[in-house]
Amino acid sequence: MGPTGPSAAEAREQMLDIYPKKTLRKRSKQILVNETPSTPAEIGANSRTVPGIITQRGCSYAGCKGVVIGPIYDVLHITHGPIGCGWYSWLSRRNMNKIRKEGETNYLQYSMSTDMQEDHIVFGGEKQLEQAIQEAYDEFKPKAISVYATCPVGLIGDDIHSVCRKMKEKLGINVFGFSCEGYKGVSQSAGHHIANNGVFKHMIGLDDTPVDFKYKINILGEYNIGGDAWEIDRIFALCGIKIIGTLSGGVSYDDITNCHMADLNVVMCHRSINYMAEMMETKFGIPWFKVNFIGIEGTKKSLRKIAQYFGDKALIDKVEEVIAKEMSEVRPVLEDVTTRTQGKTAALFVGGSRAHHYQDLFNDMGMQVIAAGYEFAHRDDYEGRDVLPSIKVDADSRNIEELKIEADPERYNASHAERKKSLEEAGFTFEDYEGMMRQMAKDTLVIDDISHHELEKLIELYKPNVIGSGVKDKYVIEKMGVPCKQLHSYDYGGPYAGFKGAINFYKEIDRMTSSKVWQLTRAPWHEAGDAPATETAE
Ligand code: CFN
Repeated sequence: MGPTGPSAAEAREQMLDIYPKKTLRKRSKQILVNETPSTPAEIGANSRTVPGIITQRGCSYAGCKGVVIGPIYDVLHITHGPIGCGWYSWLSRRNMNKIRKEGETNYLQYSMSTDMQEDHIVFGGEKQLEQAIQEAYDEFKPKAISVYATCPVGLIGDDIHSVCRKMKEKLGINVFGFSCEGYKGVSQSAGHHIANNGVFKHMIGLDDTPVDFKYKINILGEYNIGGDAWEIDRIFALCGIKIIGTLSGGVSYDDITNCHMADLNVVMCHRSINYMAEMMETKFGIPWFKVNFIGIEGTKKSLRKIAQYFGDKALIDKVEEVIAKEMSEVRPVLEDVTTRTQGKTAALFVGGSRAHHYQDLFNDMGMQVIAAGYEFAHRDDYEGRDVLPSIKVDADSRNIEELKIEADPERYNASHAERKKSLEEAGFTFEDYEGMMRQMAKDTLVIDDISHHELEKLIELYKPNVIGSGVKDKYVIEKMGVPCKQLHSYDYGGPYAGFKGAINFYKEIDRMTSSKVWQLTRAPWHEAGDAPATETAE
C-alpha cells in the first residue's frame, strides 16, 4: 500500500515531455515537486491557459453569477446573453437553498435569461434587457434584480448598468448589474472579484437594524454545496453563536444587507471572497480571519479560534462541550474506515480552495495526497498569505474599476478595531493562512491548472485510489479505472463540512476505494487481451 511508481521529479518530466518549447517553459513553472514544504517554491499560478490545452477552468461569468451571487435565493437573477450561459449555471453546482422565513421567496428554481439572438447582436440588446427586467418584475415583484453580462454583451457594448439604473428608478426596487463577461481575466477568479465589488456596492450596509445577539458573525466564502452551510449552522447554533449572513449560501437579500452588523467575519474560501473581508474591515471595522470547516481538525481549530476571539469563558467551555459530544460520534466511524483506507492514495484537482481543504479529510483517514493543484488559485493560496503580505489587489483585477473603499465614520465600529489590536498584542494571530504547499509532504506533486494530458499521465504512472476533481474530467478519470469524487457538486452526496459532514465523507471514500468494481474497468492503454486493470482496492 502507499504510492508506487516513479519519483515525483520523474513523473514531472514525463508530463512535460510532449510540450513544444514555449508551452514547456510555461507549464514547467506550474508543475512543481514540493521539495521544501516549509519554504515553498514560487509557483506560476493565475496565468492564462495555453490555447489548445484542455483545462478544467471556468469563466468569469461562472465565478460571478455561478459562484458568488447566484446562491442568494430571493434576488431574481437574469443572465443577459445567449441561453446556454443561463442554462449551464442553473443549479448544476448544487448550492442548496430553501426558504427560511415566512413571506420569503426562492427564485433559484428558475433560470432567467434574455435569450439573446442574432438580431440583438446586430442592433443591440439593451431594449431586450429592459423588457426582461420589466417582465420579471411584473411576474414576481422581487426585492432585487441582478443582471449578469455574458461574452457577446461585452463585445457589442450593451450598457447594462444604465439599463439597471433606469429600471431601479422606474420600479423602485434594487436593480444592479455585473460586467462579468466570460472572457475577462484568466478564469473564474476575475468573476469573484467583480462579484465582491458589486455585492459590496449594491447590497452590503443597506440595513442598519441592530442584531440583538451576544456573539454574531458572518461566514464568508461558504456556498452551501450539498448542504455544507446547514451543517455549519447546526454547529454554531449548538455553541450559541449567531450567523447573520453566509456569503453566499442559503442566504437571503435581507441577510446580506444587514450583515455588516456582525462583530466578526470568518473566511472559509479565501480565494473567492478575501476582497469582501478586506472591504468590510476597512469600511465598518469588522475584523476577519481564515477558518476551515472541512475535516475534523480544521473544524475544531476554527471553533476554538472563534471562541478565543470573543474570549468569554462560558463560550470557550460550550465550544469544548460541543466538540467532545460531536467527536464521540465521529471517532468510531473514523476508526472503522481507517482499517481499510490507511495508506491509500489520493490526488486532488479542484478550484481555488478545496484542493487544499480536502487534504485534511484524507489525512484523517490515513490516506496520502500524492498530487494536488488548484484550477485558478493565486500564489498566496499555494505558498501562504504571509509569503505575499502586500497582496491586496490581484493581477486579474486589472480590468476592474477598483472601488475606492474608505472607513465610514458614522458606522465604523472602533471598538472592534481596538479589540483586534489588543488581541494581536496578546498573541492572537489573525493572518495564519498557510497555503497548500506547506501542508503537503515533501516530494509530492503540485500542479496548477492541470491539463487533461497531465492528468492522464498521472493516472497512468500512479493510479491513485481516488481522485477528487470535477466538472469536465470525472468520467475520463473513471473510464481509466479510478473512482472520482466530484468535489464541486459532491455528485449527489454531502454535506462534507463540519462533524456530520466528515462522517459522510469518510463513509463515501471508504465505499469508493474499497469497491471491487474499479478492478473490472479496462484502461485505454491496456491492449486488447490484457488482464483487467490493476487492482486499486487492496
Ligand atoms: S464552491 Fe467554491 S470553494 S468558491 Fe470556488 S474556490 Fe468553484 S464552484 Mo467548483 S467547487 Fe471550487 Fe472553491 Fe471557493 Fe466551488 S474549490 S471550483 S469558484 N469553488
